[in-house]
Amino acid sequence: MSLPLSVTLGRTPSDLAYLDIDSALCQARVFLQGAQLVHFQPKGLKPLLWLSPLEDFARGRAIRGGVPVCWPWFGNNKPAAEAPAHGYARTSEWQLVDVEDQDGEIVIELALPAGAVPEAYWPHASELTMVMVLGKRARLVLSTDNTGTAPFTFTQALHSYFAVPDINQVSVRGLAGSHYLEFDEGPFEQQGPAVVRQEVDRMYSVEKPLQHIDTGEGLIAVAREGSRSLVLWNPWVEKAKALAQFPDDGFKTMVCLEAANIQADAVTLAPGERHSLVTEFYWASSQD
Ligand code: TA6
Repeated sequence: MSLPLSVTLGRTPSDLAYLDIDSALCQARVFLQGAQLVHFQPKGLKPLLWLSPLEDFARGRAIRGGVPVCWPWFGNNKPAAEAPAHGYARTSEWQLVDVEDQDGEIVIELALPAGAVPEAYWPHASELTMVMVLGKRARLVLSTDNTGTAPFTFTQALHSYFAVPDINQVSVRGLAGSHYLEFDEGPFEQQGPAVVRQEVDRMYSVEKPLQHIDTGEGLIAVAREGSRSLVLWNPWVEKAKALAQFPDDGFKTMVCLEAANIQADAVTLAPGERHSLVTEFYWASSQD
């Protein structure tokens, strides 16, 4: 496959392949494992995504940071105790289908190989593709196709880790009035902006398709399509110590805001149907 001039193929010492984008509009890095965007920096602006400094890119282990793909289930909403949290998409090697420069935006299409999820856990005929459009904004479109003859149900998330200078300065706008579940309790109503001053692991049911992370130094706009759930997560002190590839103080400089469909928002696809989950993020001006 020929690559646009602004795109190069690289490999880690652990032999994981990635695409590096250095265009007039942005710099970015996309791993074929997990179809995972791990770095995105619009030209002249700060990086938007957080990537663990402890990440050493072991094959078959989820990369800690960027935008992990959780599919065909989210968290521990899984078919068997021994099945991995967040499914198989983020630990599988995806096929690179196409890379194009479309008016300066780099468009990357990847596909999850058939059989990536063991049939015992996923006895369905399906296809999963990711299309990324990387320019001044990052737009990720995760599409599930039912290619079989029976309906199936799945949960999913684009588990975005955003970089912030200081979690104590962070607030998330656009959630006021929505309801959330947390630690199997609730629903609770969100009053005003959401802040993080302890471990937060909230599943919001929110129709509003645009939220803003006020980092204290800028506004990160996070837009969603095809998403009825939104997850806000920060492990805080104790859980940060227990997480793999996560520095003890990593909670201070990241926050996850995840376009999702989980729990009651699980998606059921009829034969021949397609569902797309979209997250789009960018540095917003205060007028946005
Ligand atoms: O999205 C929040 C969450 O489900 C948390 O409960 C925590 O488990 C986090 O995902 C990270 O999961 P991971 O398997 O990547 O360590």
